[in-house]
Amino acid sequence: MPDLFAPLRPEMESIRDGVVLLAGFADSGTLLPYIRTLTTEAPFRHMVTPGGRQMRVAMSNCGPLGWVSEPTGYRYAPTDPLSGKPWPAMPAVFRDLAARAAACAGFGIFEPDACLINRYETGTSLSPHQDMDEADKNWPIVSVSIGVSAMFQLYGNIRGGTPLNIPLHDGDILVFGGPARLAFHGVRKLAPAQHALTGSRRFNLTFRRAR
Ligand code: MD6
Ligand code: FE
Repeated sequence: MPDLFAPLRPEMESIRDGVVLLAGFADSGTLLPYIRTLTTEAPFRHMVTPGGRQMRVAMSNCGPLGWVSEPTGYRYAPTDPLSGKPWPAMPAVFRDLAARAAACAGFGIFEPDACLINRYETGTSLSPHQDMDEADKNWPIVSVSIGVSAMFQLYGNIRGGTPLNIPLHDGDILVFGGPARLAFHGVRKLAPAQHALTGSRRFNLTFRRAR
């Protein structure tokens, strides 16, 4: 039974200065086969933080650069440390989607050179952090949610305080930039749920301009 109340077109919501939510902007049915192919080439892995802990979110990358966490620190690398080979190319549909989302959200031209692919299982959370490893913080970050819904927690530019809770559903895109570019943010533990295309999982694509 089709959802008679599904929006006819995506909606844009300004969350706060520098944070725009484009609800239902992405089509996960189009993106998921790419994620499957990319992560066959560069498999999901649980990276180790400089603090020595294994991340609960499984990660991979595509594009000229990939974000990696290692005991020695965080960095953007042109090659996958697991294989020594370049990360798989960023599909044109990914790059175009990110560029359209940034433009729609009012951030102008966006040319990402890195796409981090995150995978959450039931119970997986992402601790509050800032995205600090990109050279030029004037570029926004475009974040695409796929599959099971999650609660995104948006803090201020200093650690702590009470977060703004933003539910992110399948197809939602969050664009993050300007005065919010260095805001702390995290993702609450993924609740048990089922999505027709991803089962109990959530995927997230975060597009960045690293260099
Ligand atoms: C996630 N997202 O939604 C994790 N970072 O699974 C992020 O860490 C993130 O959504 C920077 C900008 C937007 C984001
Ligand atoms: Fe982040």
